[in-house]
Amino acid sequence: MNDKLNNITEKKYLQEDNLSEECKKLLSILPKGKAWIGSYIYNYQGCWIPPRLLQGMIACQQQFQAEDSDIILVTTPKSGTTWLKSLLFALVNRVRHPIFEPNHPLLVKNPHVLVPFLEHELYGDGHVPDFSTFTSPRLLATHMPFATLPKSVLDSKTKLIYLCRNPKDTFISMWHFANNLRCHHKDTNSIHEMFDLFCEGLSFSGPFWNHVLDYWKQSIENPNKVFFLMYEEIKEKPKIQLKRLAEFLESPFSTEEENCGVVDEILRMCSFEKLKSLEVNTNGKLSSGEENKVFFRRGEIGDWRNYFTTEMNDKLNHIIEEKFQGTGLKFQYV
Ligand code: PAP
Repeated sequence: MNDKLNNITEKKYLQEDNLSEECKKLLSILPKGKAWIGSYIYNYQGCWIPPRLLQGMIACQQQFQAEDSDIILVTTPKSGTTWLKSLLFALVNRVRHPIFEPNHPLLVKNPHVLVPFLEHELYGDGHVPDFSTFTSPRLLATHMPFATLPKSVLDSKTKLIYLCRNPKDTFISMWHFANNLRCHHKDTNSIHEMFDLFCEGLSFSGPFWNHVLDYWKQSIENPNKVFFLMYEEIKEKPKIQLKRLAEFLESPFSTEEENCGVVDEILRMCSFEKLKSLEVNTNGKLSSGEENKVFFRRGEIGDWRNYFTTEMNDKLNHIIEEKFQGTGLKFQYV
């Protein structure tokens, strides 16, 4: 009975029954590893990815035509994507949807609906996206590593905003999310098993370090194309980071906007407390089955301290040092 009930709540993310023949054929030859949830994840072009999203990623690579005005938010999963989606939406649409408007879209829609993932909502499950309903600039998101981005994204003037978070909190947030997605609760991986997989690079869109470092390098080589942000930086100095973001997008806040409190209001509207408390984010669900509330857990820096053993901490510190030493990239709060 319990299994039956759990099956009913199975999320689309985990389903593998709608895969195309082309995708099934590819899966049969790709390297595979143990997944945190479901059976396997597969290594495609250096990136670990579950089957359903692999299909979406390949369709996106083959079909997506970027436009110069596009803005694509790229993140490692669980680094604050939902937060930055909301900030970006509010920022970019502040003329069309003034932030003080009583029925602002962010009050009634989850940020994942307003800024959809390319490989998930738009190209997942064989969908053909209808971009005619989008306003310009199009706001899109992805977890795809740099090396796997569609060619048109690199050939166009599309801007990329990259967000990552310290790997310890990222791991803990992913672990909680995976536990939420799990359909058979008896099929539980311990935090230690998942941690070992994370350290080996086997996490969704992993290896984590490759994902972060590739975009970090691009942001240095091509600062007009790739803007690199960290969750902790936004937490610490939200106003400064939001203004930097507006400047990168060539739409800086005017003095009048600042004086009228637009920057503060965007930050308030997109704050963890505000978004979490909204009806849509308390009781709503995404079309893919996830409850909106799972994207708002604690929203803090340093929650890893409540879970990490000394051994886990030592192991990840060692990896962080090995992978990031000499790159100029430093994580805070680790
Ligand atoms: P995704 O990659 O699957 O879209 P993502 O939004 O990146 O997920 O991750 C959710 C994390 O962002 C959660 O972190 P936690 O598990 O450590 O709590 C979530 O709480 C946090 N988060 C969501 N919205 C906000 C916000 N407005 N401010 C700060 N953190 C937030």
